[in-house]
Amino acid sequence: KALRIDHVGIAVPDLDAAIIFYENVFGMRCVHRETNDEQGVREAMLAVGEGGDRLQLLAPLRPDSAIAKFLDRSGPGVQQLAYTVANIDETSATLRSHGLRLLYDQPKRGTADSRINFVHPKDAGGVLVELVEPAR
Ligand code: V0V
Repeated sequence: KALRIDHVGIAVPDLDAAIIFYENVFGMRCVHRETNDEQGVREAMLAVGEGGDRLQLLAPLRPDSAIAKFLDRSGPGVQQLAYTVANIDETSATLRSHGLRLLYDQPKRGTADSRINFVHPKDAGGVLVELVEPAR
């Protein structure tokens, strides 16, 4: 089951400009930055207040990446909604038993060495749902 919202992911063309915007306008704090070559993204995690809520800014690393494709089609905006799960293998099995397609057969590496997978947006009401099992 989903334990909490892990983060909301927003596709942006310019990561540095977006960090400055969210810090200056909404008072968020950039707490982590990372390049994920496999996912084709440069990303930043922003803390919203002190309660653990997080916004993830995602900028494309390559023109053929998922984020580049999203920006081409839809422009900047909300690209994904991520839930924290305790055990991504169990959650994936449950979702598959409900007939949902997961994008990867096995979880891949996400932010800060988490394990991640995605539910196809067509199987989740038009929302790209990410599952995140945090690193121990
Ligand atoms: C595409 N569609 C979306 C969507 N992307 N709908 C909602 N939200 C999105 N983000 C729609 C699209 O408009 C099409 O609808 C339909 O899905 C199928 O599109 P497609 O052309 O077949 O597929 P693509 O090539 O657009 O790819 C979509 C998927 C791709 C979701 C398969 O983006 C993907 O593999 N995403 C997972 C990886 C990812 O997003 N990585 C970047 C974040 P119509 O037109 O048919 O109605 S990395 C990350 O989050 C990390 C590292 C982390 O959190 O730790």
